[in-house]
Amino acid sequence: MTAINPVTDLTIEGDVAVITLNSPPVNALSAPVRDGLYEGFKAAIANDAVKAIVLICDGRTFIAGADISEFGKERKGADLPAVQDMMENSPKPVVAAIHGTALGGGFEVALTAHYRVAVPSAKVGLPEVKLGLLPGAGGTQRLPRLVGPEVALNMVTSGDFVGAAAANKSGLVDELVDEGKLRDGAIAFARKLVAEGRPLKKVRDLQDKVEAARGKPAIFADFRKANARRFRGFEAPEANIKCIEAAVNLPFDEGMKAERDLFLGLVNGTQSAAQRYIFFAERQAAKIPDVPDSTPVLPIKKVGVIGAGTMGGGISMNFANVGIPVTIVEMQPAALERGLGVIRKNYENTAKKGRLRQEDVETRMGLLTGSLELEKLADCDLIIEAVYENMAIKKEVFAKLDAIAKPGAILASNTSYLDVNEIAAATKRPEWVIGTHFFSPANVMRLLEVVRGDKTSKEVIATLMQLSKKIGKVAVLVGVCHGFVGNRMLAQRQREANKLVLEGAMPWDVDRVLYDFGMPMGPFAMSDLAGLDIGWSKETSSSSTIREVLCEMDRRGQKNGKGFYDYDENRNAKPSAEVEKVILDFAAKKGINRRTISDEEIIERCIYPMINEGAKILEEGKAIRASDIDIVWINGYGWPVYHGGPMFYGDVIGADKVLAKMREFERTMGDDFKPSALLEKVAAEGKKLHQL
Ligand code: T1G
Repeated sequence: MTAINPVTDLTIEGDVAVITLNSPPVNALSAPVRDGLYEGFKAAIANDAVKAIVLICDGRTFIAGADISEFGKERKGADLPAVQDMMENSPKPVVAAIHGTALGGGFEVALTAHYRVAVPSAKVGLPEVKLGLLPGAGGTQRLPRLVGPEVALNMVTSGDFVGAAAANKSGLVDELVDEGKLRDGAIAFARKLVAEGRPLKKVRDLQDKVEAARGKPAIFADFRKANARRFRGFEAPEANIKCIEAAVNLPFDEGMKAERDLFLGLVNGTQSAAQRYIFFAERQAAKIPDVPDSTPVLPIKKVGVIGAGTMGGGISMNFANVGIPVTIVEMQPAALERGLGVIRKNYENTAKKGRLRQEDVETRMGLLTGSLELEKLADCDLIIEAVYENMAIKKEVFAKLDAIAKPGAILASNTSYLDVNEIAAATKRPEWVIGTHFFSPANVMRLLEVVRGDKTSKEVIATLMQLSKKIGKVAVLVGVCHGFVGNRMLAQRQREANKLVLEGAMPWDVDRVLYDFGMPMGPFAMSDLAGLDIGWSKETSSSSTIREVLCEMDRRGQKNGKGFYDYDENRNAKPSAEVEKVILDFAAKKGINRRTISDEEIIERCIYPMINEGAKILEEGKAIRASDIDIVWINGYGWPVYHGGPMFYGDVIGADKVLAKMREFERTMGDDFKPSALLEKVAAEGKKLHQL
């Protein structure tokens, strides 16, 4: 065995050279890896005793892509295309031996091997689009030559991984070898190639599938049309589609040039910078400075949920989905039955879409036990309260739990605003109390705000952070304050959106601007969806806000076909003339002289105060880092990932410009716009908000 460099070994096994990469954590194509590949293949090709070459990786996975941390930095090391040319033009068969996930540039390297073998548990994929990129090492030109443009279009624009069995069926992988025997299997396969004199199959030379698609522009037009909504606002999907078109319509080398040009356009753009930032930010969020990875975590084998409403039901599903039994407690039999019925309906709907087997529906429902007695939660390891958002009720529930729950049980509140310390004080075990703020629908939204009380123990925090990953959530640890991180910033936007509608905009103007910014829907459409009458009561309503007036007019939102908008039977929204009149009358009564409000002002008034509030949250230590705030907004509110989150976007605008605008608004509209000291500091020092 020869050590080519610290991350690359070359071993000669009889007449087969084995090049082994070992560059934790994922054998990414860093400069040393590219150097090792270049030198390793050079040596193997030059060695006359070698008749075939196997490329394999140690550790958890085959090459998982380019080293994303190298982007934006000075390029060092061997050129990836040079490595790929050497592999593809090798006079000896090259076999890529795949385990784990061969992704991005890693799979593109494998595509320049003459053959690919994999263990059944392996996956392959070209997920660059998730980073705002496209496969820039020939993947968009080779993939369609193997699987045809239709499959290639789906793979490169979704970034989805393909399992080894499916990859073998579609020709992406030539042979499956026994699990755990990849090295021997790959060497045996290589020897068979030599013994049988099999051709050196270059993917770049395969033409039939791309030629068959030539002159059929509908393949691309139909794909664009079918996915327009999904790709809205993103640059990378269209660039990927253009590359696949080039593979169909151009000779290989011209297609490669088109790919290169389109890749450079993306990699130097803001959207990819944002999406690469979010890739790392999501992983950073799991890192809690004073709760090291070595902190013991507690086993969670049985969960209790109090409340079978929308939230309680959704929360329960998360645990049943991963095989953890849940006891759901309600006060009323009817509410319990209704709640369990909604859960079953959710599962049945998923099964109808083919995303769940019927047997899984039954398995998951079998893990859910309904009860009317809190005492039934006595043996639960984690109990999550999801009752009415009222402090007195929550304190009463926690006092009871304190008496019922076994020692060492974690007691969590799903409160979305309230003070977790005050809830913890209702028990004699505040170290075991924590907030778990799920976002509705709780079985769908990825974000979980884990709210750390002053006395919450590190073990409880570590347990919840790990459990979150297990149930498929992106957890962000936040501090106790009104609305924690997400809702506290949302309040800034809601306040300004409501004021803008009084001052001259209409709800549909504000919604249009924020929708075009990239949000899934604007604040008023969101209110109609949730229901305008949440927290509203006929008895106390006094026409004091536009929302109250609309509720008094029985305009409750989508649920009864009219809110800020009028809805047809398919829930398509249309601006309402009646609402416009309500707004004009309301403003007149308030003596407000309405004015034309620009789209730019709507963005500035709705988004800049959110950025400022994010800075305040950091100042107060209610979030660990700015990128956590961005993760909250992307996973909890649908903030467009290509804008990187509010704090990243603050740097796209420029902290100095955000500050100047906040100061201008403060002068004209008062303290709501008072700049945070941290924003002033960052602007003065020319620093970056998203790096705080
Ligand atoms: N570059 C650098 N670091 C990476 C990395 C990468 N490609 N992938 C993962 N890491 C780090 C990650 O930050 C974390 O670090 C650790 O590895 C474990 O990751 C030319 C241009 C492979 C499925 O998009 O999808 O190739 O936090 O926590 O859940 O066309 O990582 O431990 O310090 O995610 O088991 C294309 C991205 C790149 C794959 C493993 N490739 N990675 O998931 O572990 S662009 C990708 C993943 C490209 C070419 C283009 C996942 C994973 P730390 P993890 P995991």
